[in-house]
Amino acid sequence: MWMRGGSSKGGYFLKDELPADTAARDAFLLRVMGSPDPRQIDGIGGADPLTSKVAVVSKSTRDGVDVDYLFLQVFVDQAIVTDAQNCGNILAGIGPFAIERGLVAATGDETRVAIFMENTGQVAVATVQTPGGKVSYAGDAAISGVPGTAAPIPLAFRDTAGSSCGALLPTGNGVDEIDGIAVTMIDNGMPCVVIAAGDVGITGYEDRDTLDANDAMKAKVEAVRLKAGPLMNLGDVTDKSVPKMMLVAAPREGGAIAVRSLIPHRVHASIGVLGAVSVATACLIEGSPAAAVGVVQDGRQLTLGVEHPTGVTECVVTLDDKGAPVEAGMLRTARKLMDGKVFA
Ligand code: NQM
Repeated sequence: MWMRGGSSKGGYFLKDELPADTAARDAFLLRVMGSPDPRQIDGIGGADPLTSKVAVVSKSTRDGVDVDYLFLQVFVDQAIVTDAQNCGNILAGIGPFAIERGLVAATGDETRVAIFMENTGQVAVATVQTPGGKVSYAGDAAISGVPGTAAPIPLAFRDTAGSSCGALLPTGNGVDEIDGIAVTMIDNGMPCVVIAAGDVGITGYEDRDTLDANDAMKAKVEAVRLKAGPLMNLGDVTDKSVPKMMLVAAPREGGAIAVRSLIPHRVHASIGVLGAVSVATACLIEGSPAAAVGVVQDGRQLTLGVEHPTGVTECVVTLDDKGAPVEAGMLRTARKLMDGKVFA
């Protein structure tokens, strides 16, 4: 099934319909998407990392979990398929897909789907609108980065701290220095390096195309990323799509922080779900470049607006009594676009 999940788009597959051997599976998915090729002309990928994504879904045997979800990023212009990152946007389509494929039975007007995210080993719960026992995609919910409205799919995450890096702050520090630049290396669901936009020569309010054309900035950021990878327990990240690089500035639209994110070689059109949760969390870390410009209210349940090139994404972060993040939530939508056979 070809679906929009949040502000991304990708192919949703049942695990047992893909080759069991990883190398054969990856070769198949490269053919399906048309990679490597900057235009993906010989495949169904959209020539953008945000539309060259795959979800592999199966019924779960884990206690309290409905389905297992493995996310795969298919690089556009390199022959790489990586499971080294999760994706909270593609996650938004997993509940509807699982119900449509009969892996989960609808339970009334709303159906809760517990999803084990294989990339990071955590569970997310999605609530899908299922009036009359059928998935409804139509509704009034709007999310930035997607025109129009659709049925709401709230996502709830627990225990995302250290999802890939082993700890919220993998170096043990709220701030470190790489190449003379102050950075916060943080993982609250997505490994991210947070940098003040001004430290790489931008304002942090530019649009996607302007930043994508800024080769000098990108080279500087990539040099930091390659050094951050091993420090974040991610090893050599040359061929990985993490960590994401978050260039932050003071908010201008009433949110908590303004961000331009590199994912990691192209600028995101909006912001990733878990990327947003991670950079919002950095606003709470003393000494972080995000805390220096972020605007955060007091309390244990914080609604943090992350301003990005096409709007504001709000995430809700819940803290324990020591101020550590324990839960996060975000509203997403999804849409079934096409269901059929794809040829490789
Ligand atoms: O951070 C893009 C997206 C993502 C990932 C990326 C995502 C997340 O917008 O959870 O959703 O950072 O590569 O789909």
